[in-house]
Amino acid sequence: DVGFKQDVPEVQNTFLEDPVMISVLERLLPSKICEWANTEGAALTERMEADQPKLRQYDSWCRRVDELLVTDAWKKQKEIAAREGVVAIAYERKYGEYSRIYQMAKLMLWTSGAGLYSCPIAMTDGCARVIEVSGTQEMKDQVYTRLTSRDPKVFITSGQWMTERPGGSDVGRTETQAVWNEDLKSWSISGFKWFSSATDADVTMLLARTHDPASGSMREGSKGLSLYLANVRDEQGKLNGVRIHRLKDKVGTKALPTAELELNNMVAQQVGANYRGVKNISDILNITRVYCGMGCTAAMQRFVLGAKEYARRREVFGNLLKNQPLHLATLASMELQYRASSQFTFFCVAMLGRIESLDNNLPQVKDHDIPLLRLLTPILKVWSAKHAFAMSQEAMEAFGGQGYMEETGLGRAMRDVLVNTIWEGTTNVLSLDVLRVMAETGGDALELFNKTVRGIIAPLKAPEWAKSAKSLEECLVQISSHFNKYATLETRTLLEASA
Ligand code: MFK
Ligand code: FAD
Repeated sequence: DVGFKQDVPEVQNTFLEDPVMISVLERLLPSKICEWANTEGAALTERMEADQPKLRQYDSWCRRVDELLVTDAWKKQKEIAAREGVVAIAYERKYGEYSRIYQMAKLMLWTSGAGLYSCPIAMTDGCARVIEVSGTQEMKDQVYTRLTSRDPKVFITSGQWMTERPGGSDVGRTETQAVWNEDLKSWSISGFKWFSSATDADVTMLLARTHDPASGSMREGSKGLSLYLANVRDEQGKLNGVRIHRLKDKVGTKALPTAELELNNMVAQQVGANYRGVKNISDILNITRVYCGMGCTAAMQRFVLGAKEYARRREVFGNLLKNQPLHLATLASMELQYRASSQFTFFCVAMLGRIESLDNNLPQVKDHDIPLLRLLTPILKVWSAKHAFAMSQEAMEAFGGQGYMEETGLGRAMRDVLVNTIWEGTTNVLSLDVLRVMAETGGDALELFNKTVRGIIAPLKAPEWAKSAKSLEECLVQISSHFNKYATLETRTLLEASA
């Protein structure tokens, strides 16, 4: 046991060690709420390593059982999620319009140690929102109250089953069908769901092609789909007309039990109007896409904190990495992207909070937050996913050869973050979603974005280059080069401060 031993880089607390999150909260939250969020945030340090889920399809006597085996660590995450109120905070609205900011800040701390449990939490949150907006009173009493509970014994999670073999982006190709069952006074759903990530969820929201109860006929394309809510299992734990075909063998997100599911007469209730399934489920999509922005920002935070921490300890060519100008420039570019992602995410989160808690007829909400959030959500999701993956590569390289070793965890982090470019809508599909918004608003949403950016810049003590920019594009290019210089200085200061 002789020779050089590298000092081990360790990020202890992603909240206290990072001035970015604290400054975002200080800027967006009134001081009283901020103080409380800080204390709670610092306390949230529990970390868990979740093992991979397994499927036991048959018992010893060849009876089909489809038992999903998840580890105690995974189950524990559900308990933590309930106790910490990671869904509840958004719906209790104790802090009114600021509740979403507080919730997402807390989620950002929890997510990188939660072994992908933030995925079912995102869908649970979206499901609660759909029931709040479009659900029946019975769904509100029996399901919504449990999705938003802080009691681990009461808290339940939800899945989101959209993707089928013929189409994930193009859900209009859905084969699954819903037939009204007069005896049960409920819908009976049969088909095949190609991806279900929250296979251990208690309930699920799913799309199916509706048989008209009177004529039995169906409509083609996405305009023939309705949204349904179903229990995944009954009180004895028996699956509700579901067979777990197999667990997916994925590139990453291995702690998450993603499965293929066969549905045979799954008993379900319809949510919202007939044939409005895509529109109704978009309330989930728009929340889970903001979660993707938050999750990617959290990943970037860990990449940049880790790379900086290593740069303080690793010596090369007679100097610490942090003092090598070229390496500093790389760290500065990571720092800049992480900060941009934090601001972008919480800008969207603040609007989401206002839309959910304030009167939607207020001009700030009706004419600003609603159209702007609709435009920015797909952009946030796509932008943060692409940058987080690119940054995972940069972080790996910043650790040199050790970065490529599984034991440093960077490979896993890279594989996990990559999925954000695919799930909840691929880059091109979400780019088309941006065009959809522009078409639906006749270009007004883009104009609003332009006005908002200029409104943010105007009161700043903007240097001449910003004021004199002729177009928004020119202004953004100028800002970017200005911030690149600023980021290098700032990163150097941060590295020195904690050295
Ligand atoms: C920490 C991170 C955790 C994240 C966890 C995630 C776990 C993974 C879970 C999944 O991946 S779940 C599956 C996610 N699937 C997708 O994201 C599907 C991607 N495809 C799309 O988004 C397509 O654009 C879409 C399915 C919506 C296309 O459907 P259509 O029916 O062919 O489109 P159409 O006809 O343009 O839209 C139908 C209606 O919905 C229109 O309204 P109207 O009928 O009133 O005109 C649209 O305006 C509306 N709409 C579409 N997208 C919307 C929306 N409304 C609001 N928001 C949206 N995003
Ligand atoms: P396709 O739609 O076939 O896409 C293939 C390519 O075509 C992509 O590059 C896409 O960008 C491109 N494309 C599609 N349409 C267009 C267009 N109009 N113009 C240009 N290019 C286009 N789904 C669920 O419902 N529930 C889940 O819980 C869930 N969990 C998942 C977990 C994981 C780990 C993964 C990887 C996926 C999960 N999904 C889930 C599925 C996911 O949402 C879909 O895979 C995704 O929406 C893409 O659909 P697809 O696989 O059918 O690809």
